[in-house]
Amino acid sequence: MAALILVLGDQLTESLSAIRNANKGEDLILMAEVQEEATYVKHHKKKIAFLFSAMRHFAAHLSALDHNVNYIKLNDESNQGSLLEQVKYTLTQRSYDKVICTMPGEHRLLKSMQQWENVLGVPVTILPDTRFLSTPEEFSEWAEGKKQLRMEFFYREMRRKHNVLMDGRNPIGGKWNYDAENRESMPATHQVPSHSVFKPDDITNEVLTLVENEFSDHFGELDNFYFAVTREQALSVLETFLDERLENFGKFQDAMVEGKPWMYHSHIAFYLNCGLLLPKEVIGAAERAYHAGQVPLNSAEGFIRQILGWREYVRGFYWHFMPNLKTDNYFDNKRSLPTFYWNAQTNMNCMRQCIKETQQNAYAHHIQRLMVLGNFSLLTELSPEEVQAWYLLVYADAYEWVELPNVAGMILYSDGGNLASKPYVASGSYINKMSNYCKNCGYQVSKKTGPKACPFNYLYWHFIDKHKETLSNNPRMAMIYKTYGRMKSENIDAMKESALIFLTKLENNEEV
Ligand code: FAD
Ligand code: DLZ
Ligand code: SF4
Repeated sequence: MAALILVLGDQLTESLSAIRNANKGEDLILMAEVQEEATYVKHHKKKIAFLFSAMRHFAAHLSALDHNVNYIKLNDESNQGSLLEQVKYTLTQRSYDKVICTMPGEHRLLKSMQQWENVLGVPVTILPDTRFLSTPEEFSEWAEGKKQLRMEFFYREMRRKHNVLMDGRNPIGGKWNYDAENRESMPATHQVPSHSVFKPDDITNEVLTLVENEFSDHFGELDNFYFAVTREQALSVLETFLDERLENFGKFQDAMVEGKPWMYHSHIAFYLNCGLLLPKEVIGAAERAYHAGQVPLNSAEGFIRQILGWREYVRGFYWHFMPNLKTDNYFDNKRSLPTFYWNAQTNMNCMRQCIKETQQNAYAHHIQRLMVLGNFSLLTELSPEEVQAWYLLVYADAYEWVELPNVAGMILYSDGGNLASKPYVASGSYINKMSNYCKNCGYQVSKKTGPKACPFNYLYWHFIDKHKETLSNNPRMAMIYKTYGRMKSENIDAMKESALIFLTKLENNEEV
């Protein structure tokens, strides 16, 4: 009973359900670099290079473990261009009794795989993805009958269930969440440790040339490749984070500094999401660092919450709300992405810095994605479909299961509040408080209206005014609408006028 095992580019671990029980003598593991996956959105050049290199290294690792591996490079003659066609072709070369896969991370691919059996004429088994600490079914059970879904309560259950940072039935330290201690801006003289950089080896260099030749019209820069492409290297990124960054992770989690893209973040989502690191081992390592007295509780808990809480939550949320999550458009926003999302040419320094760093690194940290890029996307009423595609292609850690809930649910509120209890919108003063971007900006954060005023200021009040019918009943918006209620109508009108001038400029693709 020989099986053909298909392993996807984001399934690079030998603990994968499809690989774990492989018969080394008989089964064939198929991995393929295919145009369809690289171009269904035009992924950042660095993202493709990272993934192809990690895939090639992983295939070599499996071969060294005596697995039969058939690795198809993008330009191989036998490359069929898509995963299904590659599987079909492989079945013509030798007969296999069945095809085995592990559940993919995207709805479009799962729906397609569920039809493969009809096309291929052999049984296709789709095994669960056991790398996660919860299953989509568990999430749906938890969500069943609840009027409101909130990550915090899901997270507490996960803490209890997996006995993480617990003291019996209670959280260590007495509180579940230490976010109140995690909102410091960074002093100007503070030195952040440098991030991990790996020199490209021969395999990566070959891939870099391939990507430059084949995907030259894709977004982003290819030079200064820094990624870990093997498990050993990914483990070293994790270790360096635990030793040098985790201590300050909590304190500076929301801070942004011009010229410092990496801050105290871990930079491991790339590796968690493609399988080079496993969430359980990362959570365990952070918990041990806390118990060993190396890091404070607010940092350990804050970091663990991102992985055991948010990461698991958004995955459950994705499968629970798909396919509607992708098409929901609560505010009926339709504006196309401004050109500067692709070239960073804007006078708004915060947007310029975040987009430039995204071009360079295929990375921006959470608060840049949320409170600068996301905030702007919602305030300027951009089309959810276009914003979703942008986030999916520009970040090297982006796969739809994790990108879409963050974009549709967290930043755009296009799902009408299933994920976020209120829209994440803020004026320029928030960005000014958490960053030093405003110092080098063409706009003035202290000005509320007029050509020199920070666009986030009037766009914010324009949003609050426009959606007062639907949002003023939300208890979490009560304070904002109280302030709004006290504002003079001529001030509101002036904000609205500045906002409309700005939005018209965006519409006409004029420089802003
Ligand atoms: P750290 O800040 O060090 O956090 C540690 C880990 O926690 C991350 O590696 C990640 O695995 C997890 N995590 C943190 N926040 C979230 C979250 N909101 N959802 C899921 N996991 C989380 N994360 C992705 O992995 N892929 C995406 O495509 C993605 N798109 C996003 C889009 C938007 C609009 C927003 C607001 C957030 C998005 N995130 C995404 C979540 C988060 O921004 C990234 O996980 C994080 O920036 C990755 O960098 P890091 O590894 O240095 O994370
Ligand atoms: C993202 C990506 C890219 C760019 N290329 C490939 C590829 O050539 N072969 C492959 O198997 N997987 C690739 N991937 C990852 C898939 O898109 C990913 O497995 C699905 O989106 C499901 O998460
Ligand atoms: Fe951004 Fe406004 Fe600050 Fe400029 S002034 S950097 S646009 S928040």
